[in-house]
Amino acid sequence: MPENIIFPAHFLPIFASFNHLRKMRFFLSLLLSFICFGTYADDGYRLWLKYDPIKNPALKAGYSKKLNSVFIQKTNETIAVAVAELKYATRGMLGKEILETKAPTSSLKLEITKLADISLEAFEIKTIKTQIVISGNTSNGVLYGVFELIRKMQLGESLENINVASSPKIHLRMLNHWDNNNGTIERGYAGMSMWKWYELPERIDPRYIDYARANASIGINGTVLNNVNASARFITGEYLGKVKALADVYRPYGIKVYLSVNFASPKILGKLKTADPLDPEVQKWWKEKADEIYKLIPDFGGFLVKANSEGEPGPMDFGRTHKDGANMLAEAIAPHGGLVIWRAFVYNFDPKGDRFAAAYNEFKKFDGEFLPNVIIQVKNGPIDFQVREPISPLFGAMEKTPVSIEFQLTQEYLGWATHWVYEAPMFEEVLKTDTYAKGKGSTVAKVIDGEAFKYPITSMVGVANTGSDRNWTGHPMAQANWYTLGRLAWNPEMNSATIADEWAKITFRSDAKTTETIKKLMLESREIYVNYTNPLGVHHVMGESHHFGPEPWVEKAPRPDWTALYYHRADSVGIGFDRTEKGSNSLAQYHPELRAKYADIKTIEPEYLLWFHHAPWNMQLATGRSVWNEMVSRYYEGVKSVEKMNIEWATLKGKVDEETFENVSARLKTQLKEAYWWRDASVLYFQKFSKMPVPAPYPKPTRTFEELKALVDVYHVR
Ligand code: GCV
Repeated sequence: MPENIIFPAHFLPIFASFNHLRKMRFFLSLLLSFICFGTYADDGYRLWLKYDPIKNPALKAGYSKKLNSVFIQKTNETIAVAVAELKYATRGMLGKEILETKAPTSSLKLEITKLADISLEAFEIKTIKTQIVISGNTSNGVLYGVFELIRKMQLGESLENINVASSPKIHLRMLNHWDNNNGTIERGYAGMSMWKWYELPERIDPRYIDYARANASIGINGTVLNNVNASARFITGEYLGKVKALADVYRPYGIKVYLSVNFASPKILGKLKTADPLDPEVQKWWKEKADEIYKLIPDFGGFLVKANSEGEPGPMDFGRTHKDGANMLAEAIAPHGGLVIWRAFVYNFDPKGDRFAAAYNEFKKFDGEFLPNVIIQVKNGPIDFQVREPISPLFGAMEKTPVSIEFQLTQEYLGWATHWVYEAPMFEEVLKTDTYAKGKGSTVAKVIDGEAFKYPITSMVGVANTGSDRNWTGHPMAQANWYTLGRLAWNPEMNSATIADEWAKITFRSDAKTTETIKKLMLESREIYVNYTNPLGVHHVMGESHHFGPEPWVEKAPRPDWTALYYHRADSVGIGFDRTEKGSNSLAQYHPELRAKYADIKTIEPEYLLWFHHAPWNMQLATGRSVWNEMVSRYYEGVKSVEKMNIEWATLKGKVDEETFENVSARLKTQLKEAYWWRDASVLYFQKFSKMPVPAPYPKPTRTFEELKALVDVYHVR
């Protein structure tokens, strides 16, 4: 399927007119890429922004009539990119670019006005007489309205009597990149970092603009450019110039940049003797640094901080607390309107404790003591982006401090870029979980969107899965996870089937049956992955440190809570971590109603069983099987499902683009191979404790445990 590059030559004059500084270099580089890559098969670069010709003649004619001219009430950088996108979309889908006109009687009008919804990012799309009017309180709202209109066209929806009003339920809708200044990405599986620090600020890679378009199209309005394991280098004068160049590119698309900062920067860069947050010299250093940053980037978003976690420096190195550290930075940045996003991913090893409880223990006590521009960023679960986790008890616990949710798009624990896992069902499961913080119905979604505790500022974050791979995410289907983050951050109550439907339709642009097959595969993929890797709530049984493949046998690591044994606790009696009153009692951190759902070994959903109980191997489950038989059957059924995925995907040959088809087919084969590995290694390992046979009708693994164990090295992950 031939296609043009994502960013066509006709964008250039518009964009360049607002960016005199780099217009020539930018123009030439784009022109060159257009000449080189004018046509090629669908390599996935265009993501969900494919504007291929609409095949249905009636639909096309209808759209063409509605979108032949556009009147722009007042322009600026953002309106200019919105209009450029409209032109690009109409040229591609309708074969004729929408015409800019000075006549207010145009078929489409873009206006900034006062809407009933006061959100600065709200938009309305309305048919008024014969005109479609896209309005926003700000130009960002108009931009989102334009992308919504384009999405409607991509979905083949009617533009007759259109009446849409929308605004995001969450203020900060962000990607966190774990990109390093040397070009590597921590837990990145799609190539190297897309930010070419060595070329910046002089050269603006066109990909930066396409990244901004993709994000804006799904409402993402913030990006943290660098790894939370932060190099202090990012806030040196040298790097700030580069960051400014990126901020300038992203600004027209409504995207602010943020940086992860190293808490020890005053020592590393400022040569101070300490980074103690209560030291006046340290405070002065950060204030001056904030002033320097805002002089360059007046709309800089703020700092993201990983402190006293996994060896990163922090206030506790000086006998201070997370509160002291966060508030000190918050004070430095507050005069500029900046934010401090302080991560709650902390778990100092306590031999008598439970890692599950660490973040709550560290942060709950400070609720209400953080400055107003501090947000506490919490991973969705209490451990670390496992395949399935119960929610972090901090959701529902922090009544006076805004808490945001961090999801992981990059598939650190979900099979990297070879396993197909559509993550939306997992995110939906988390967001729909009731915390009971304010009685029934206080779901995580309602905590996060601020409704439950009236948070003045709200945020949802995805650890990005993007890289320099041509298709951005390595696995073509992983693009859907990026798309999901944007859609859910706009509306955390959107369901995963709707998101899958949209994404599959606009990405594959195929017939209804094909879309349905893709959707089905997407929606099943996460539970399938759970089954062949972590059934019944067993967790943290993946390869040590690289987090790839099975290694439930890891018994020794630099810290006990980095082993698998710490979590699965398999012995001759049973398996699982007892977090009830009889065990670590971490369950006590939940509100009573949620606690009750998990506390009883007889009534807990099997999916969470081993998260909270040490279940006897021979205990009967509601499924009619013993714990051992249920576990084994899920491993086997999981593998069977991957076999089915391969078969079902194969039916799409000729229905989806050839390059994507082959790419996904190959990855599914690898996934199947690795699913067998997970299944057999896990079954044989746990069998050493259960001493029970593989139940009928499943065949015994044919490889020995030793052979399977050695596979970690075969896959070169050490
Ligand atoms: C960026 C996990 C990952 C680390 C990551 C850390 C975090 O432990 O394995 O690579 O570090 O989470 O979220 O800070």
